[in-house]
Amino acid sequence: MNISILGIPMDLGAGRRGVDMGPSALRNAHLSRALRDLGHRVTDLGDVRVALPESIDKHEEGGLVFLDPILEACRAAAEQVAALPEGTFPLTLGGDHSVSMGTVTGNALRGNPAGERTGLIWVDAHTDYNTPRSSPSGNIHGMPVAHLTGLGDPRLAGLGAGWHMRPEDIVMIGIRSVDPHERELLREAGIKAYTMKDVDQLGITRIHEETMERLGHLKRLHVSFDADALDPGVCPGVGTPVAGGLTYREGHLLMELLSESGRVTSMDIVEVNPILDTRNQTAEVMVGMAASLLGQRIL
Ligand code: 5AB
Ligand code: MN
Ligand code: MN
Ligand code: MN
Repeated sequence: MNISILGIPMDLGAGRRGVDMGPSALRNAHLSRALRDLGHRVTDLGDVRVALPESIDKHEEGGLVFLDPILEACRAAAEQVAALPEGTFPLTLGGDHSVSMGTVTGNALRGNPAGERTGLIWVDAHTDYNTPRSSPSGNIHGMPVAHLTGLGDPRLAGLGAGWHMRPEDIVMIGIRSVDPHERELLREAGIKAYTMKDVDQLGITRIHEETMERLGHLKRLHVSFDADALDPGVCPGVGTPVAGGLTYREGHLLMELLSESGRVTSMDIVEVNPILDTRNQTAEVMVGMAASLLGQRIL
């Protein structure tokens, strides 16, 4: 497969600094080599340009911190991803999770004249379904899914120029932290979310089967993998850790099963924070997750 790597070194959407170094940390953990070893042709397109927080005002507008520069980076990411040739697998590296407003939009619109719908598998401790009004923090990385479905601020929700993700095309896995008003919004939208309780009770195999069935009508599937979905013991380098996450094996099993399905057409790795990490462990784990999704097998 042809894989194109694109970094979005942005931490403007997060409450803590450092995820802007995520793309570097992942490259340092030998991301390209790991994928080449699996037989893929890998092109690293480098990074999208992102404003430095030191060189701009931390303006807060209508409950949104750093709206303008985030919009700009998301637009650039969406354009670059949308321009990639059909058949290429875009592997996009955050950055905080607000980058996914750009990457998911770019992937959904890429080479898609028939307007095929794209499914979204959101692997995260959080549902990221806040709007500027429901958000307790104003941090945009807690809001990407809401904006992808058209809620919230019209500028962020307008990245796809009229295109929106359908709530029924989204499945979330690993959930264990939801804000009170965010919970209501999720219920209203009818988004399917597998909590850690579901992981404990059903197991990843069953959750994967149900996910494939639920998204069975879709030809394109995007996986957005927030490192904080995994347990903080496995991935300590994240800004918003929540106890009780996916184990190392649950993460790999999910990626292995998704890989075997042959249906995933693009992926994000986000929220890797090397400042908070231990010897780049989190980036190394996430490179392993990408390798499993892209065909690595034990035997
Ligand atoms: B992440 C919180 N819900 O909105 C908020 O890491 C946390 O992309 C959001 O999942 C975490 O600020 C965003 C409290
Ligand atoms: Mn997230
Ligand atoms: Mn998260
Ligand atoms: Mn986070």
